[in-house]
Amino acid sequence: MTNTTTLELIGAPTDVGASVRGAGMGPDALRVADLPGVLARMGFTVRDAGNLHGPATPWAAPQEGLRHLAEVVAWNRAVYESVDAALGAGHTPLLMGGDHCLAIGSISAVAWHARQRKKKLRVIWLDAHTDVNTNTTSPSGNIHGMPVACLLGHGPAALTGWSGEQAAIEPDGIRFIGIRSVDSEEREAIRDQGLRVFDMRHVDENGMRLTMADALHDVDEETHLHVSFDLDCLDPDYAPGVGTGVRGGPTYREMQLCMEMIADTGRLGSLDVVELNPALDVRNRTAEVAVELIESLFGKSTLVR
Ligand code: HAR
Ligand code: MN
Ligand code: MN
Ligand code: MN
Repeated sequence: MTNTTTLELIGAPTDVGASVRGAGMGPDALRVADLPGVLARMGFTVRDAGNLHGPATPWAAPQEGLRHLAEVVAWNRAVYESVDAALGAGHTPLLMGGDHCLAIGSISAVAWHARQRKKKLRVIWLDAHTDVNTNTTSPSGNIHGMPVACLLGHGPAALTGWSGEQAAIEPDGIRFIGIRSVDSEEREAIRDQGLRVFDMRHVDENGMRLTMADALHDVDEETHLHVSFDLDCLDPDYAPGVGTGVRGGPTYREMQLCMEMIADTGRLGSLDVVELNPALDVRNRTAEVAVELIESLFGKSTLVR
């Protein structure tokens, strides 16, 4: 990441995969917290591509275990196209959600480009949840609980295979950080596929420093690092503006260290910031916290190192 990097901000204002309304206001809350200005003052060229358009959320019941499938597909198509275009232009895409179902389009586009460039894709999934449900295991039918499964190739045909392969990512291509809410059948999927989950017990016992050192130890010059940052990863005391908050998450300081250690790899190539729900927030605090953490993720440090 150098100051010749162009960061392309893409807004996807939708709550189509979520359980509660409001995540559609996420992109503008991040703009109000001055995400574009903060990154520009760090020396990056910032291009705000504005907001994508897509269908309204119908708030209908799930069908065959999937809620709003057609609308989720439409939004993810728009996300795929714009992330693909940003990467094709040599820019670093920063997707501003919207709920976490949008990672299907975003990471599928990233995976396609990584393969073209013969890079090894590594996804860092910062979340309270593993999002590895399918339509047969999900307790809710909400597709924001399913993006990882879809990216691993386990999902409806309409949401898999977008990267040119059935699976956009291999089980060994993802590390989960901050996990504390896993449904019983998700647990089986994690075990069966050997997914590397650094849950909150792991963070408690080892600290964030050793956790991230382990999660990042094999990142090298040939790695494209994608961070998918679900704001409910943070403890809700620090990030109240999320739809499905779970107590017992990383503190602000722990999350800062996590971001700083990712920045230190120098391999960050793309980012999702999702699940911000301004309708549940307190004076835009969660958006401001997100902006501060994103600054660290892009290399802000107190001292010259
Ligand atoms: N595991 C639950 C479900 O699948 C809730 C997960 C969705 N919440 C999120 N995703 N914010 O990270 O319904
Ligand atoms: Mn350019
Ligand atoms: Mn999530
Ligand atoms: Mn979550």
